[in-house]
Amino acid sequence: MRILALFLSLAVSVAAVAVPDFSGEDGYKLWQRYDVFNAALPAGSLNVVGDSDTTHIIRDEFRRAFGNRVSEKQGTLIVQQLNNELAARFKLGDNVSAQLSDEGFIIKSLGDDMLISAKTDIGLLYGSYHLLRMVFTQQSLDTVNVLQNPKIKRRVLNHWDDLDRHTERGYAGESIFDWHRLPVDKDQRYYDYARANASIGINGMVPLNVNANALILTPMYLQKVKALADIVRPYGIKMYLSIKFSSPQQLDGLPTSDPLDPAVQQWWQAKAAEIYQLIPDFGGFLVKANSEGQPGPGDYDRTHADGANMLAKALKPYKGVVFWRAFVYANDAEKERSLQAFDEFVPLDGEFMDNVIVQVKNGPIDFQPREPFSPLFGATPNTPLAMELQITQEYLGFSTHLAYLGTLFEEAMDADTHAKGPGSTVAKVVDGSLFNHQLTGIAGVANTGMQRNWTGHIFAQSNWYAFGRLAWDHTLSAEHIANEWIKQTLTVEPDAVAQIEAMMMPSREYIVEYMTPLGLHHLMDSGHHYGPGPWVDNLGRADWNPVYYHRADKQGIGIDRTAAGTNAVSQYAPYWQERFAQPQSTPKELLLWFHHLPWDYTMPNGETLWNELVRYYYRGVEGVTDMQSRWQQVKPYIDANQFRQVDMALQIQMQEAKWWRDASVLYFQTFSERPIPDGLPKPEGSLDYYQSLTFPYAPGQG
Ligand code: GCV
Repeated sequence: MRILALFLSLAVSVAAVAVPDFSGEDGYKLWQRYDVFNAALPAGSLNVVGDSDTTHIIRDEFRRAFGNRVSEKQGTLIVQQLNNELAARFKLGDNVSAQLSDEGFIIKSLGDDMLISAKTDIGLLYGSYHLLRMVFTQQSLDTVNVLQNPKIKRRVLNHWDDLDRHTERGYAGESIFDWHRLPVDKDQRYYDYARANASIGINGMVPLNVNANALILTPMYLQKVKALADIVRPYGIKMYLSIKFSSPQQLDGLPTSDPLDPAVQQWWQAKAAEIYQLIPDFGGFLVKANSEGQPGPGDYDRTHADGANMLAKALKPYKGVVFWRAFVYANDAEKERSLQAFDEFVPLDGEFMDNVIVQVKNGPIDFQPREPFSPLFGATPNTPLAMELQITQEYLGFSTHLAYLGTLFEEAMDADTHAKGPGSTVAKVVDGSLFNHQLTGIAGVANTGMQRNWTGHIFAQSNWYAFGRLAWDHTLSAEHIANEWIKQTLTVEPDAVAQIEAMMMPSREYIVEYMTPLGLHHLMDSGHHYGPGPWVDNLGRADWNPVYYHRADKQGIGIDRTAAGTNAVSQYAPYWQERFAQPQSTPKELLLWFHHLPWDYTMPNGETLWNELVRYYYRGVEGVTDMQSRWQQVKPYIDANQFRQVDMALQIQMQEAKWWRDASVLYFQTFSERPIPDGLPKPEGSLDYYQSLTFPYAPGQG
């Protein structure tokens, strides 16, 4: 008996120390696994016509997806550029060509045959990826008749990666761009990166941080950029570069970088010629100027238009464009920060050359968990605006918090500016339809890094995916996109898909609730933005301090942006001015963005503001509990490796959500002097403890 007992106890302890299960997908293949289930080519054979690099990529992608598996149908899947014979045979109509842009495609079935056609090979590639998506999200292929063009023309990933591979606001390891080993070492990651982007329609990349390094324009680095551009070109991706406005001085010792100086203009023209010699389809420049210490035309008393136009002129002969960022707030420290971009750019409306597009962050401050739309959208009818979204989670818990941002992106796109009456959405500003602009663009700040799963959290992949899908078609719903991503990445088991969707859809709102409910914003700790720091009040500029944004005092909380306060409401169309002027007509989720309200202010549900605020903090944490329990339920349907990664991240998220809640509630309680409402557990630590925490090595610092 004793021997049996010993054996059993050994067995138990062996089980307890068993090696964790790392089997199955580790996340490297993103949404291009093709093995969530085994699908067959939806035809008896494949005929990809053409001999370009892109048509070879198409063949390779079908081979990856289906191996030798074909359907029982006899027909052929033809992938071929449009011609009259195909149009007649597949009954595509006389004007099909006129309906397609250079990137558009059609997919049409006829009997057992199916056609993917387009005007260009890149269109064929997009059509092929679309068909693959239909197969792997299990859509019916009985009668297929699809015609699609992208709604926004330039769909660009902005990497905030430095030449030394540090990634500003990056939480997934080192930069994927190994500048030291380029141009010779063409790592597999570059190809897989290009495939992933092409599969969701991203057609531009900026590999270098907007806090730019002039060295990128030296001949040595341009060779490296060329190597990357050559890799991504057959995938339909154009190379753009962030540039340092002071490059003429830094690289060639010019006495000035004044945009009106002829020698400076000539320098940029020669540099453009040098770049296009190497990269004939180079997309253009991305510029952060006179913002957070970056040089710019303002250094010479010139305007943003002077600076942008000088560069635009240099790029114009080659059809290049300038993305000029509107993220500026440093020039007038007296003016409330949210006002500054509008005040600097609206007076310049109409002064930019026609190959300049002004790139505006979705909100007026800086990628907060929730912001109203930037009032610049709709306010510059004569200037095309690109929207900049942040895919990396600088202010949303880094890569350990599960935050599906499809809902945030959708909210940003669907916001109605009322600039030309109801229906003047931000999406229509960005796609050019509201003010009839042909130059259209959208940028996403990338969340990629060298971690095996690319983004540090399996679910953060869905944000890269959602950015691409919405950039292609902003009418897609966040829910639809989540569903697509789950089926291609995790599982097609219907109950599990539903559970995971129920985790993703409210996940961003949970973060708003446990970090910055009711319109609060910018309460993250200094510099690294990791964890709560609502008490921070000692930074160099007033508008870097969280206290600047919440303005809590014994009377109440929130920043007054009405006419009685900073008057930021005046920058919006009259429709919104009226609504934002009064707390009663301000959407609840933006209440404290626009108003400073007493702690006992009565909320629509009859609760006091204090009680409601605290309840939100607690609700956010309950949301994480809900996600944890749903994730346990789907375990049988998820690869062990993916399951484990998300399970551990959710544990971290739970600790940090409680930390956010407890630190924030305890801090605001020092002003409100009111109790935590009945029935809610007391905070776990003390305010002193939370205030004593420091994180000198938090990742991704600027
Ligand atoms: C690249 C915020 C971020 C910075 C970033 C800046 C920008 O301030 O914290 O890291 O710099 O935005 O968008 O330029």
